[in-house]
Amino acid sequence: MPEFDLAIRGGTVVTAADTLRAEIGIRDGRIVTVAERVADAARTVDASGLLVLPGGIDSHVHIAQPSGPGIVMADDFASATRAAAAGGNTCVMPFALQPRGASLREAAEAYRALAEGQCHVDVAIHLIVSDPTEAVLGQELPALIAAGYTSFKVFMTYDDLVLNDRQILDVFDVARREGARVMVHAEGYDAIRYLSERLEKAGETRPFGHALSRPQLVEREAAHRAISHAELVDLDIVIVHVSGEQAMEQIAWAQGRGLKIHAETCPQYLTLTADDMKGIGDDPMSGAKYVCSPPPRDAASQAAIWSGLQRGVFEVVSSDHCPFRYDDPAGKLNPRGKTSFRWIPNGIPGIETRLPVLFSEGVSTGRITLNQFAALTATNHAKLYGLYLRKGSIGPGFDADLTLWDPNHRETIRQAALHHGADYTPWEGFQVTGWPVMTIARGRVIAEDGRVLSEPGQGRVLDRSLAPG
Ligand code: DUC
Ligand code: ZN
Ligand code: ZN
Repeated sequence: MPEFDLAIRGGTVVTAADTLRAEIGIRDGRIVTVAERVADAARTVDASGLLVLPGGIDSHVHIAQPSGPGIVMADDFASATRAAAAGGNTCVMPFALQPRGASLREAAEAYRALAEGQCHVDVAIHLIVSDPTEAVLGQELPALIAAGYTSFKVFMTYDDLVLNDRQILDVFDVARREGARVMVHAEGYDAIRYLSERLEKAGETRPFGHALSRPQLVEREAAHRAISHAELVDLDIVIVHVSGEQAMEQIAWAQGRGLKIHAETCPQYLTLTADDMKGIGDDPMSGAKYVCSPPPRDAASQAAIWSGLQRGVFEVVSSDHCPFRYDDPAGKLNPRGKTSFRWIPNGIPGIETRLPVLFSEGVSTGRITLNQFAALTATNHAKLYGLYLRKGSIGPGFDADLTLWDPNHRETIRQAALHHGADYTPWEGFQVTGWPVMTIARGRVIAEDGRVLSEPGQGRVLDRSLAPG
């Protein structure tokens, strides 16, 4: 009887700390040994010439999330996690959204039921708190945190999600007391409304108006306010999807003062710009394909965000996968969306392209190291959100979640080859060097050379313990 179910031999193992030639022995879905040589296995994967990376963890994705009247998100759990697997990911973290006026607990339970039995990769669910009533703050939220929903997001904008400053302070206070991780969408509600109304009055309704309605200072001001509230309450927070140099400067300033402000950015803020929202050729509506919040900025911001990645201002790169179909009355080209940027659903697909885009633009160009790549795409996600020592690295005891990566493989990203439910990718035609060739989740090969081999239900819905520190 072989000692291991699976052995990975011949590859270069990369973690956030080390790069080494080693073999990996896997049994019962977990890594047992990482050593120069490992014993016999029922199956051997030859990883010669390949990197063996921790399976990607994407701690910020939106799947089957209610998105307003008449609008339907393009992915359910099966399609989003299928795309995640093909893109080298083994765990994703979507959001259970509390509709205003509704119970947070019921929203979490209903969302979990949607995921159970459908997923190709493991899923851990964050909450979105949109209505911090006394019952939510006093009972529901503490009980959910104790039950394993240990992180939640709050919004500083959007009519149906925005919390005012007092509500943010109250929610932060519960998080500090209960030890939960809070993610903040930092954009100022009133400034966006003010600008949007002015733009519409001036006849600027094209998708590009979205960028004009949310300039960098809107993000900068909200980031500073969130940081101040966190300092007041003595809470560590994560500022998510940081797009602009100015917001990043606020975060770096806070970190320099010793505040534990964590930050996330996304491939769109490294590779796209506001000009993309002007559309392709003479079709301004096609700019809707790039409408997301915060909006992509300019080349100077891209350079600043790269420097923030290099300097450690950012701990995680997530996709913020938030997919809507383009040519669809329930998606980007919904009837109201054609009348104004305000009604174009916010978000772009990216769950399958996050790793190749970051690897190519980051590692292949020499901007970040392989070890930084592992930290930014897996290890730090696990550490921030209470999955560490189970997920996020390669070592004895970790789940056998691995991505075999060909650093020399050149590929052109094409919608036709992707697995998500959207009908386009913002990275159509984008050329990358470096590609995931095999995804292994808890010791089973779930994707190989662009083919997804797993069945829905192989991925589990995880409960978490509270994140250390
Ligand atoms: N925030 C997100 O995190 N995703 C999509 C839209 C948004 O506003
Ligand atoms: Zn957001
Ligand atoms: Zn998001």
